[in-house]
Amino acid sequence: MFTQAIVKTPCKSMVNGITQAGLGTPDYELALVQHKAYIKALETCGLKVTILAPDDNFPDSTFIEDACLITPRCAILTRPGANSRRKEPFHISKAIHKLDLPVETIRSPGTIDAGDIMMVGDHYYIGLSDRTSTNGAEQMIEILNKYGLTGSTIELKTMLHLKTGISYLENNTLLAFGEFLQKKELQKFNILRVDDNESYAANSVWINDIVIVPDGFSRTAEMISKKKYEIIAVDVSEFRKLDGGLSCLSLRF
Ligand code: CIR
Repeated sequence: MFTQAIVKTPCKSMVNGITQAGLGTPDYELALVQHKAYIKALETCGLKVTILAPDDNFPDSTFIEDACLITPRCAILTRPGANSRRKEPFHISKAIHKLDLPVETIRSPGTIDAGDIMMVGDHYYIGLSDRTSTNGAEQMIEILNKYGLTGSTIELKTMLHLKTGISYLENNTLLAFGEFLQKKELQKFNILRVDDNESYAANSVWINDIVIVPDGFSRTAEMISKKKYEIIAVDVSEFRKLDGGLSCLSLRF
C-alpha cells in the first residue's frame, strides 16, 4: 500500500535529455500536459503527491525515480550512472530529508539509477546495467541489509534499466518482456508476457491494486485487466521520446 508520491515537473531543457529512442524531440508543452495527467492518475490511486519545481540544469530530472529509492524504513539517494544526471540526487535531497525516514547516500565510485531497482516486499532486485555498477549495487544491498531488507542483482544485456522490461504487480505477478522472460531468478513469479510490439508497456506501475499503463498498448492493458486489476491509461509519449517510462516519473512510497 502506497500513500505518497513525489514528482518533478519537466524542465524546458528536457528537449536536450539523453535518448536512444529515435522518436524525435519531445514537445515541452505537451509534456507538461501529460505530466499533469500523470499526477492526476497518482491521485486517483489515493496518493498525496508532492510536486517539485523544474530544474533546467538537469534535462532528465523529471525522471525522478532514478535519483532516490524510498523504502518503508529508509530513503537512499543514488549516484546516477550518466554524467549529466550525477548531481540530480543532491538537488532533491531537501525534499527527501523532509520525510520521516533516515536518509542514506550511495558514494563514489559506485553508480546506481533507481530505475534499476524493483521492490518485491522486503526484497529489492537490482539490475546491473550501463548505469548501475556492481559497486553501486553492493553499496545499496549493504544499506538495505542495515534496515533489515534484502537485495540481489540481475544482469542486464539490452535494456536501459531493470524496470524498462519488468514491473511487479504484487500478488506474485510480474509483467515482463524480452531478456527477463527467461531469467531463472524470476521464474517463481506468475509472468504476464508483454508482446514484442508492446514492449514499452512492460514499464507499468502498480499502486494500491490499480495499474497505470501507458496509453496505446491495449493488448497489455487487457491482459492485466483480465487479472482483476483496475487500469488507468496515461499518455506519456513525450517522455517515451527520452527513453522514460511511467515508473521513472515518480517516487512512490
Ligand atoms: C536517461 O537516459 O537517463 C533518461 N533519458 C531516461 C531515464 C528513464 N528512467 C528510468 O527508466 N528509470
